[in-house]
Amino acid sequence: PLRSQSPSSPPPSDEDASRTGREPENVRRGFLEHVRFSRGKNPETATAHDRFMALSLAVRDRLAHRWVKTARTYYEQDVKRAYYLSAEYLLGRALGNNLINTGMYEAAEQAMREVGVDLTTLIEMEPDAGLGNGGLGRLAACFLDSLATLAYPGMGYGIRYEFGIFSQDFVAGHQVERADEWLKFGNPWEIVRPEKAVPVRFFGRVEHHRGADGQPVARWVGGKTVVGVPFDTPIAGFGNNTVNTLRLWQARASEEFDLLLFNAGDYERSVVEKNDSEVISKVLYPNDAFQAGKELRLKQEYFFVACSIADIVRRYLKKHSDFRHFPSKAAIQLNDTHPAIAVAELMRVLVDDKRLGWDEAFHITQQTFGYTNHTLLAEAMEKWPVTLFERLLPRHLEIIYEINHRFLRQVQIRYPFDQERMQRMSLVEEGHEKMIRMAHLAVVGSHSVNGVAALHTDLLRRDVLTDFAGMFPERFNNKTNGVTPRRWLAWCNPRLSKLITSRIGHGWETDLDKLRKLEEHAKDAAFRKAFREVKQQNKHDLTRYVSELCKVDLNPEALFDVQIKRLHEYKRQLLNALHTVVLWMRARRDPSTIIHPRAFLFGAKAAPGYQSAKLIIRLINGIAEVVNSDAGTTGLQVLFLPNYRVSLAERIIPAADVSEQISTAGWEASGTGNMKLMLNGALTLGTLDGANVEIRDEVGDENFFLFGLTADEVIARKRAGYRPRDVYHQNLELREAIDLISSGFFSPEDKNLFKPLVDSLMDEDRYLVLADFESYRAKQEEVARAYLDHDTWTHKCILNVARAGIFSSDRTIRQYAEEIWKVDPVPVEL
Ligand code: 4GP
Repeated sequence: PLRSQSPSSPPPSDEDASRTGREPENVRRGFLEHVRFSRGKNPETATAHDRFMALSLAVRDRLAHRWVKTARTYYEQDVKRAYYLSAEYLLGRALGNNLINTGMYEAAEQAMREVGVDLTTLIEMEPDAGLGNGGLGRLAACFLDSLATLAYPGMGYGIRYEFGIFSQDFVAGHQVERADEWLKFGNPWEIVRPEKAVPVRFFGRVEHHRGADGQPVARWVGGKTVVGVPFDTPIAGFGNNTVNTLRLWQARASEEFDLLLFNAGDYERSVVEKNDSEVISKVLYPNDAFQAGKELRLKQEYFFVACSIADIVRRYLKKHSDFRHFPSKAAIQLNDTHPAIAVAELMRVLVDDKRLGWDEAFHITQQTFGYTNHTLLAEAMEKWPVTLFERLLPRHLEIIYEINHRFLRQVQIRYPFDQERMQRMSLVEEGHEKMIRMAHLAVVGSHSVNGVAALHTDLLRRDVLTDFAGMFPERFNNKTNGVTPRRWLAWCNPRLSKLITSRIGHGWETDLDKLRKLEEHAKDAAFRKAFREVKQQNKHDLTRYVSELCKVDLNPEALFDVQIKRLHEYKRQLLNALHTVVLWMRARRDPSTIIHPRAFLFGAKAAPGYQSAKLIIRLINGIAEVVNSDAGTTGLQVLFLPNYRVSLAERIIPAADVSEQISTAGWEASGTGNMKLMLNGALTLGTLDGANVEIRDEVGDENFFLFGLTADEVIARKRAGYRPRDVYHQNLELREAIDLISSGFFSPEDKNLFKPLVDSLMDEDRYLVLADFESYRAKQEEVARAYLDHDTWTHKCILNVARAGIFSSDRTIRQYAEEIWKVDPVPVEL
């Protein structure tokens, strides 16, 4: 069994256990009823999937009462709500997490045992909800968990993609993508609400005339209408009665098919039209921190924004009629610029539909929105051609022009005769193709702009949005990311959770600063031994899993060195890979250079169109093939685990010894995997980038392996005329490794396969892989030596766990709530 330890549950609250599922008998009854009535099976004929569905439905039933009560509480108390607009939610599996958060885990385990079913097997049946690419989408999922756990009236809005992030296979070492059919067998968690469907217009034209009051009125007419149908998923807080909602919109054709066309005998065309509409929520764009600029993507963005704004306004109007108080009832957070069109959409609703004056409407809009930036990468900055806007969203283009006109006038008054500044700050980029800059729209339309780690926010102020930070300094603030300790410790690492609880009791699950108490226990040799044993058992679990999955037998005694994240050149998986080649060449000459067995584990998806990222995957698989063939003599292993996703991260993280956070300084906005690994007792090997800076501040330099150039040094080095080829010539080992790759040694089927990779490394090396190589290699040597002293190593690991409290997403969400949204917790009473 993969989960030999039960995760710990929160202390029972005073509610009626029999109704909420803390009694095994109650869970068993619910389960058997669903087997019979929802699945239409006998317990004997039910498949594992039937059982998964039945148990999940039984759990959902036991959330339903609290879900309804939560909604009613918010409504009756007419509280201010926080709305999170995000194109991505990387939720992973729900069953285990819901059992933990509701305190039902033990009861469910016993109930299943009584009917002869292994709970773990059921949990493994669930496909990941992979409606996101990487950090941005997973952060949204952690935030939903924290909002509910802290009893904040929060709600997530997004898109119900029929296909989430692709599933990844390796064929001859190359990444191959397959469609993610996560809904194929049904989703037990969602409830469709067709009665709350929203029509959304695209295309058409704008009519301008004068209203009865003599004021100009704009009307967006014609075009084509798509319907957004909401699907609600319950988000249960941990150990409380709050069950918030994630509302995801599915696109449906407004008429089943166009009757005119159908009657005219053009059946085919009528169905094509239907597909045209429904394709909007078909698939997640698989790019992380990169804008592909496809028309369908802009349709997706506007589609879910229009539905969500309509839903929020509808809710407001149930109790209010005066829009001046809208910002005291609704805070809307834009998760990056993907939903930034919401600024223009709310203006359209207020000005065109509700007939407010422009200034009043704009004030309301600004007070309502906050914008979070998640990346400094230029290629991720969303810009849309004016021509596309004009066709797809003609009224929004007019509104954006008007916002821009008034904004530039402000700039002009503030900085007279500074034409260049006006051009830099304009929402419209002039050039051979005029473009709308979505980040500028988000900044101008919001009262708050935040980065996701201290360094990132500094760089936003200094570089990317420097003109805006100069003009609106009060708008800029930092909100360092966090991760939910429920999924990323209580759930994924039951052994460590139990050990922690045995020493400091419960309470850390919702107050992660309590982990500080472990510092005392770190001095206790018995605790260090127990901690070490937990890590060892987790490594054995992963080893067993990997041997089935990849047919590779990892040495569980080896140091597990882990790099898990999207494949991106700036994240520098290539630096790690080059180093493994150097180590292996050394070991071939002299096996005693490997002072302790070492396994380098990778997990990453590359965007399907990102050629160099895919080549890096192929290279690492090539290196793995070679290195693993003589692991017996060298003690080195390299493995790229296929299909990295939330549920795989849950297995890898508890087993990691070293956490590779080696991005080029200044490029990683924050990172959150770094926090998850630290929380599970891995030591970070990292650059001073993103939240690594704050992690090191917390754990102390002696408990962190720092290497590489700083963000400022990176810039200086490039300014001074960086020549990677010089580094290559100066470093013999590095040269040998690169030459080996160039020679085709790792790609026998095509000797030139890695030429583009090597060329770009030698000619440009945009991410300073070679510049940082020696510093990285030396630090890796230090890591290897440090690991030999198991006891000191373990002491450092415990201090990492003890000092991870600040990286709870509860802390982050409390800061958003108090400093940006001004929303208060609203406890739910049953
Ligand atoms: C990511 C950043 O790359 C990562 O550093 C950060 O931790 C995460 O957002 C959450 O803030 N950005 C994206 C993206 O995923 O698509 O821009």
